[in-house]
Amino acid sequence: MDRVVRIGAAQLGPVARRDDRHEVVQRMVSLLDHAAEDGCDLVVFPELALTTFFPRWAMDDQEEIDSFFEAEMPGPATQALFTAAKRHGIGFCLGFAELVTDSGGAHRHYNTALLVDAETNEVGRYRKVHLPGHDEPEPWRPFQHLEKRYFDVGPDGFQTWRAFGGVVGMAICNDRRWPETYRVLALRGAEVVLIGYNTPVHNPPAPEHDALSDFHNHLVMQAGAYQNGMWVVGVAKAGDEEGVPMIGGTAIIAPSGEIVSQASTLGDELVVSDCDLDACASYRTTTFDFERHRRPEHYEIITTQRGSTPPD
Ligand code: CDT
Repeated sequence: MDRVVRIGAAQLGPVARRDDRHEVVQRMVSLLDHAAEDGCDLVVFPELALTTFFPRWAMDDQEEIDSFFEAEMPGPATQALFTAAKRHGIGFCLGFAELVTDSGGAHRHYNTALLVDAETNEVGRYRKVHLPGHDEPEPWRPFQHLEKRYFDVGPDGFQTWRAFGGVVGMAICNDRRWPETYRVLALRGAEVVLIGYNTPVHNPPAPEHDALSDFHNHLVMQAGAYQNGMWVVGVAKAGDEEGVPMIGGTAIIAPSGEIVSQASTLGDELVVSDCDLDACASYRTTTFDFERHRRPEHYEIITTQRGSTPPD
């Protein structure tokens, strides 16, 4: 049976702080409409797609912070996206800031990706594990990266789900830089990993990396795809957002590690590829046949130790 999934990587251009959620959702609906014309089965949107990348600002007022979060999904502003997707029969993956209130009334804040099927039934939710940046404002920076301040670490780790005829995993932005992300997902059978991101060109603690930001973006996703024999779909929120230039480079990457389609702009743009999930087997039954070749008895340090400890 054919296991080709036509995936649309729906890059978004910048979202300003003043932009209304309804306007942003209309841009996303327009990308969904294009995806429907192109026959897509699944559309992937970026990390924190509904708002500007708010961790660039230091805020103390919890009400102001919570104004960037969604307490329900779908909610009043996002319902239009669900309605359009259901009408087209297209599943989607959406990055958003999620506010969860537990039964005791306590609040949790997650950087979340939601996956829904062609009927807009929820397949799964991934809550970001690797939160980059810092938790206290650092005034020397031209802009902040306060993900550690505004979000809780996702408690559920890296899960996979059966959907779209295959096994799907999700990761978010900084997760893509860590090989553990892809390997855990691959060990859970992932054949395609969906990754939204917001990446400033300028990295204030290491400006010497700035010229390599596009290279590093593709390097990590291509390596993750090849070393685990799976598809990787990386989707940017790109362009100049509130004076902060963000990389684009939205790409669909095959299990060979090759980029098969790539965005050419820093604005709203749909990138489409037919992703044959059976192409994973060529890698997963040979070079990366995990069962035959992995040596987990020599990897224990990866799960027991965080920092690096060179010999004396
Ligand atoms: N959103 C996100 O995770 N962005 C980071 C920026 C660099 S870390 C300060 C990334 O890894 O792309």
